[in-house]
Amino acid sequence: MKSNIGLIGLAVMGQNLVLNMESKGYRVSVYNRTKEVTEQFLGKRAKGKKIIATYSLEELVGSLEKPRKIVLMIKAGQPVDIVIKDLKPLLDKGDIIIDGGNSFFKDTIRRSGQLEEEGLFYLGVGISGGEEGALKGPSIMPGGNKEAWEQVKDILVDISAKVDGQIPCCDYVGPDGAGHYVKMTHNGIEYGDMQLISEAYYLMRELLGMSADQIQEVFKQWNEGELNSYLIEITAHILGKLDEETGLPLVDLILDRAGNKGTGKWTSQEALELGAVAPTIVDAVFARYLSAIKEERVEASKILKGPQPKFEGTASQIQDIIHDIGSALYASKICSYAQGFQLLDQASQTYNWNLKLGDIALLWREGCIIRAQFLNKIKEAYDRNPGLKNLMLDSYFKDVLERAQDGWRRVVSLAIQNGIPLSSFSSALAYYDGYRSENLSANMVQAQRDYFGAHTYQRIDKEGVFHTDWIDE
Ligand code: NBP
Repeated sequence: MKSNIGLIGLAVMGQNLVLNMESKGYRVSVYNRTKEVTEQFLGKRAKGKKIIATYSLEELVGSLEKPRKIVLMIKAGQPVDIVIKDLKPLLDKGDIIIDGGNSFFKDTIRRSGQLEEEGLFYLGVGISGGEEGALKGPSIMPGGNKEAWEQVKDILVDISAKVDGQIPCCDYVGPDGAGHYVKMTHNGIEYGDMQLISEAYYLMRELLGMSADQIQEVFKQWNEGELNSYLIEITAHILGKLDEETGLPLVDLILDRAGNKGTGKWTSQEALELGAVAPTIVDAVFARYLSAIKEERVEASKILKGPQPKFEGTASQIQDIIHDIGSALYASKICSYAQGFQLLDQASQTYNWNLKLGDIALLWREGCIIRAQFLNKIKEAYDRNPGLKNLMLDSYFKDVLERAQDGWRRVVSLAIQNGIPLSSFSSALAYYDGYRSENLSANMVQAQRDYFGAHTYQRIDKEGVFHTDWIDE
């Protein structure tokens, strides 16, 4: 009996996806480069299930019904090209390779173009939700050939997360690299969310001197309101976790050096490439880089002096500031999402993808790391106005930003006065102020460019392009 689908790469994501597919009634063949991994999987987690072990690509391909559907769940980059090269001669026209890893979207465009020339299909499918999502239902962002999508649609929809237990977080996104692009942007937004939440926590700790359990209560309350989201929820859990050895809050014992796997960097590079304005997302990446130079910061802290964070106020004043921090967090989050969706909009035009921005928001409501009720608001905004240029211009978001901004400004000012780095809160506020400014300082920049490089400028009082000989003889 042939299997419905095959999967290559039995690390955490691959194993869990296989178990998920099997639990939905599919027969799955698996292959992993290192055979011991396959043996272990079959001996333990896959024992007694409709999961077929194969120990060569030939065996894998031979075990599948046609057209063959093979998911790659391996390390992104060169390994994907290596496996495609080995797999290609074994496949027949119409077979489908589904790249479920975090491949760079330009690689996906290249690979799908090359494979389609040879009669094979290549789908670039963004999968989010980590190991738990892979097992219980991830958010899935499929891109590539529409005809091939129709053939794998049932399986992908079946294994995806469901909103209210029924609406799947999986729908076709667009051609070639669109699925991986949307996943990349999801990760960029995730970087922004995580940094903003961390800044809110840090302000309560450093400025207000609150303990982890006091901050936990605030996050729990936030999770009951408009900030409700997976990341706020796990932050509350993190704050309540005590170290088994010392009994202290574990988060206070964790070194302040954040790692990254590069998808935030890709999003930032893309924003620069397309001329999209995404400072809060880019700042979140820089904040990780700054955190990474711990030793240098320790040295600098002994040389560069600034104010010591200090707040002396009544309990009710502290409550007011906590309220302001919540407002600042929500407003900054809106700015960060506005940037992510503008990037998607620009990518859609640049690469001719015809992305449906509101529908993309719906894909992220369950299963992925940025899942939140808030994403419904984004869908509603695009339903109200499909040509919306920026989320901040939608009536709901505009009202929230207006209501939040006094508190937001107080929080950023307090942080600056107290020497607390709130890079993403303040860059989001500068983005808001910049975007709503009819006039910016760029007239001076243009004058300088014309002065030293004869780059010319336009005028506000008449049409045309001008150059001035700035130096009076
Ligand atoms: P890894 O990204 O750690 O990749 C490990 C897998 O790749 C192993 O099965 C390994 O086989 C295989 N592999 C490598 Br490395 N080089 C290979 C080659 N040349 N030929 C064949 N196989 C090769 O696994 P992961 O964390 O499960 O992630 C899989 C994909 O999903 C990645 O693209 C990742 O970015 C993406 N992703 C991960 C997460 C997450 O939370 N971890 C979430 C969403 C997406 P071996 O056993 O022989 O070394």
